[in-house]
Amino acid sequence: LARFDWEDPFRLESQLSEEEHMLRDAARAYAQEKLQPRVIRAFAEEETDPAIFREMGEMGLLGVTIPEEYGGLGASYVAYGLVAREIERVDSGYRSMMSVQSSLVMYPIYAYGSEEQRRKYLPKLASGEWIGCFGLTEPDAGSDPASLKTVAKKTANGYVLSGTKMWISNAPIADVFVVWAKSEAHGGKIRGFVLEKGLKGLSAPKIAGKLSLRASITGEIVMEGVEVGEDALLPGVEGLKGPFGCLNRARYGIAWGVLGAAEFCFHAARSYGLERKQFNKPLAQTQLFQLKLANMLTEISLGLQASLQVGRLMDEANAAPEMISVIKRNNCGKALEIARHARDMHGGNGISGDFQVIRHMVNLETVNTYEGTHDVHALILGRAITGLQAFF
Ligand code: TGC
Ligand code: FAD
Repeated sequence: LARFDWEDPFRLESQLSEEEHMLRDAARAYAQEKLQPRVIRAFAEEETDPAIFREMGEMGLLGVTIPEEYGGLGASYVAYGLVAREIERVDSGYRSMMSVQSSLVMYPIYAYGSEEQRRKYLPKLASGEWIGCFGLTEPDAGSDPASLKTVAKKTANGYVLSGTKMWISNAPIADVFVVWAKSEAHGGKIRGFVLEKGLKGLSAPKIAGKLSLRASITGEIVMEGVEVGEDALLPGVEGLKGPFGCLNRARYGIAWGVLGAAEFCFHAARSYGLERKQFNKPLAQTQLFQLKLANMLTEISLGLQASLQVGRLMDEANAAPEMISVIKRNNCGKALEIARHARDMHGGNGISGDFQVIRHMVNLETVNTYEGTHDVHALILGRAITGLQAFF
């Protein structure tokens, strides 16, 4: 009989290239040795250590898919997914820091930027010397980014930007701000701009007191008549497909990442159940406990196979956005459910920060919401299935 490995049910390991293995192993070593020891405190104290960007940069974990000539690794989307899974095995907030930098800041500068913009920003973002953020969401435009109000008015030498962005990862510590605004000079179409810290009228106050993703700093971006030159405009894209092109990549990374968090919770629940005895036997020897573990293993292994397939299609430039909606939505929903069960299976210990499952659980509430909520992705799929859009 073929052997069954509960830690790798469908032999994902055998489906990865040597380069993917190496990068995954490097990311796992960094995450376990450098991130895991500081996360409990960082979450409790709501502290984000900016040095993490430089550490990740040194390890080559920023801009994994960006070509080497701009400081990236030129590696596959599967490799990027594997990195996200290892970082999020420790904390969704750390993965958030990494994926915003890679998919939402480096990617648009690479894909839509001028050669000067690429050379100016990408190497420093890849090394982690500069920290980036991505401003799409506004106080009155979340699921419906087409209704954003930030405006860019044309001046003789460039543009003046005014507006407020809300819930922006990395913003308070960012050096580089990719923001999306309606440009009057382009018929009110959405355009991307790259702003730099220190510009007059630009500020990024922290949103304090989050009860989720506390190790990742979040802020507003306030633009009060920020003057920039023509060179701040991303020349290569117009309309919502600009930010969505970035979101496709970040959502894909999230689909892998949340399974890392889910695996942590699954493994923790299994270990706890094997050690903890009630009614004179290990909890893991009860049918209800085993049912929950079997469900966890099933959802994680199915989710990983689906993510791998979408990743391979992305590497062939042949992945449809709806495929990404399937895996972002389902993997987030399943990971959240797994974390909630793992929390329950730890009994009272499950609410302690030391056991870590509740931290994953509350983090995953955010991940289920950002980059398109669980229900918004259902509507994207509903539109693909029926041909009828139900958003408005
Ligand atoms: P719709 O009419 O569907 O499309 C407008 C234009 O965009 C194009 N498009 C896409 N292009 C590429 N990839 C995609 N996935 C695309 N989806 C749409 C589309 O072809 C069209 O192009 P054109 O040339 O014809 O104009 O737009 P809509 O306004 O009806 O959209 C509705 C909806 C719900 C699908 C969309 O707005 C949506 O996805 N909402 C969710 C918003 C969201 O995900 N926000 C994320 C903010 S960033 C974030 O959360 C970062 S957290 C990061 C972290 O910390 O890790
Ligand atoms: P809303 O759009 O107001 O949704 C509220 C509820 O209504 C949800 O359940 C939603 O599913 C539902 N809903 C909305 N529309 C419909 C509809 N048509 N039919 C049925 N139900 C509907 N954004 C960025 O731009 N950059 C970032 O870096 C970033 N980082 C974030 C970090 C954190 C910690 C958080 C919490 C958010 C972040 N976001 C970021 C914003 C995030 O993308 C939005 O919160 C998300 O898109 C949802 O928008 P909203 O919060 O305005 O909720």
